[in-house]
Parts: sequence; structure tokens; C-alpha cells
Amino acid sequence: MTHANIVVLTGAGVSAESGIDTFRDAGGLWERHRVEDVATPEAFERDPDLVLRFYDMRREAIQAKQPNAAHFALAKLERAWPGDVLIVTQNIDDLHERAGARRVLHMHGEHLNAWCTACDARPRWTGPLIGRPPCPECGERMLRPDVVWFGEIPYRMDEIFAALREAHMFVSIGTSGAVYPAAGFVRTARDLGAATLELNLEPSQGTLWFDEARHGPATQVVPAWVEEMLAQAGE
Ligand code: BV8
Repeated sequence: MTHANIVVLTGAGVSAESGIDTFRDAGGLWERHRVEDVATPEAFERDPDLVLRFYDMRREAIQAKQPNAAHFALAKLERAWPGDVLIVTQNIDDLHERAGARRVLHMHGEHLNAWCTACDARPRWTGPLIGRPPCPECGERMLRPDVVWFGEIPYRMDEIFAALREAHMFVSIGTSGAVYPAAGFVRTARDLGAATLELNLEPSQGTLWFDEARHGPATQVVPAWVEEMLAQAGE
């Protein structure tokens, strides 16, 4: 299966061993915050400071975290694999990039961008937004996290479906398969003839849609899979 095109979908589980909270595991983000209160446009409308503090806390936390062996293994696959590799991530951290991955598609946005709803600029942003700072482009104080909330349309869906149409293999890593449209990509990939593999700590909600599933911590199952693929390609 060398020179195959691979689409990799990652979720919070790939960053869990870097110390970034997942959403649905014990002690995860949604245990401490109701989605409806912090991750919807209505929540932002209703209580902007609560939402801004939630993202300020997470934006600061991720900057102190480091990529783990799973992020590095995926960056190595992207560099060494003879076919195309596209990493589509649901995560809003930048650990794939800091591990050296060059082509990362953040379908749910990025912690380290702000989004000006006045002029549509998306400036790089590492500090807090709670003080409603002025947009560097237009000066308006209308910056929000550049994050796709529930009920909002994920980014670059056309590019994702174009990559799935060209994919020979779809690999889902560290995601519970709870949120759509990401959770439906495995079915699209299958219907388009791709081989499908789940690498996750435990069976996801969509595990039955995968040809193969390997369960264990990402820092173990992902490097093992990448080494197997590169050996197969004679790299
Ligand atoms: C949309 C950014 C229309 C914010 C996120 C009814 C039925 C079907 C759908 C819907 C419905 N009602 C509403 C919807 C739509 C809704 C949805 O799916 N709701 C769900 C709850 C039912 N979806 C939307 O609103 C989306 N928009 O539909 O627009 C549309 C659709 C198509 C085309 C055009 C328009 C927008 C959703 C985006 C929301 N934003 N994130 C932020 O980060 O704060 S969602 C967020 O949760 C993540 O981004 C991710 O997408 C999602 C799931 O999280 P995971 O990453 O999977 O993390 P989780 O904690 O759940 O699981 C972790 C996994 O890792 C576990 O399986 C665990 O076992 C594993 N793990 C843990 N440790 C490890 C590990 N694995 C390996 N190693 C470890 N060490």
C-alpha cells in the first residue's frame, strides 16, 4: 500500500498524554463546564466573559504543554511517507505543528488565533481576550476565540472531502466519535473505498465502522503504526 494517500483525523486523545484535558474522559472539560454554557454562539452572546475566561484559561495552559510521541510520529509519517498525508485535527492546540507537521487542517479552529467579528481578521493571539483588546487590524473591540462552536460550520470542509475522495487510507486517532461532521468521516472514507483504522485508548462510538481498531495510549499505538507503515514503504 505504498504511495497511498492517507487522511489522519485526530481528536483530544492525541494530546491527552501531553497533559491537555480531553472533553469526555473522567475529569474532562465537559465535566466542569456545560457545553451549552461555554462552546456555543448563544453562550458567547449570553455571557461573553464566562466564555472568554474558559478559552483564556485553555489558551494559556496549552502554551506550557509539549508535543508527545504520537505528534512526533505523525510528523515523521508526513515527512517520510511517499504518498500524501493530510492531518485533519479537531484539536485547537498547536502540538502537531510544534512536533514538525507542516500540513495540519484545524477543522474546529485554533486556540492561538483570535477572530475579529468586525473585520474578519484572524490575528495570532497568545494572551487573554477577557479585557476585550482592540483588533490589531481595525481597532474594534470585537475579538473572539477563533474556535468553531456547536452549531457553527467547521472550517475547510470542501478540502477535507476532496482529500477523503483521494484517500486510500483513513486513520482516526484519539477521538470519541461523538461530534459531527468529523465523526462521519470514517463512513465517507469507507464508501469511497478507503481502508479505515482506529487508534484510540478505547473503542470509540464509531468503532464498528472501522476495518481495524487498535486500542492503547496514543504514545504507544501511533508510533508503532507509523514504524509499521514506513517499514512497509521501505523508508
Ligand atoms: C455542525 C472546538 C453543521 C471547541 C468542538 C444531533 C445528531 C448529530 C449531530 C448533531 C446533533 N445535534 C447537533 C449536532 C451537530 C453538532 C454535534 O455533532 N453535536 C453532538 C454533541 C451530537 N455538531 C456541530 O454543531 C458542528 N457543526 O454540525 O454544523 C454542518 C455540518 C456539516 C457541514 C456543514 C455544516 C460543530 C462541532 C464543533 C464543536 N467544537 N471543538 C473547543 O475545543 O472548545 S467539538 C470538540 O468535541 C472537539 O473539537 C471534537 O470535535 C469533539 C469530540 O472531542 P474529541 O476530540 O473526540 O475528544 P473526547 O474527549 O470526546 O474523546 C477523547 C477520546 O480520546 C476518547 O475516545 C478517549 O478514549 C481517547 N483518549 C483519551 N486518552 C487517550 C485517548 N486515546 C489515545 N491515547 C490516549 N492517551
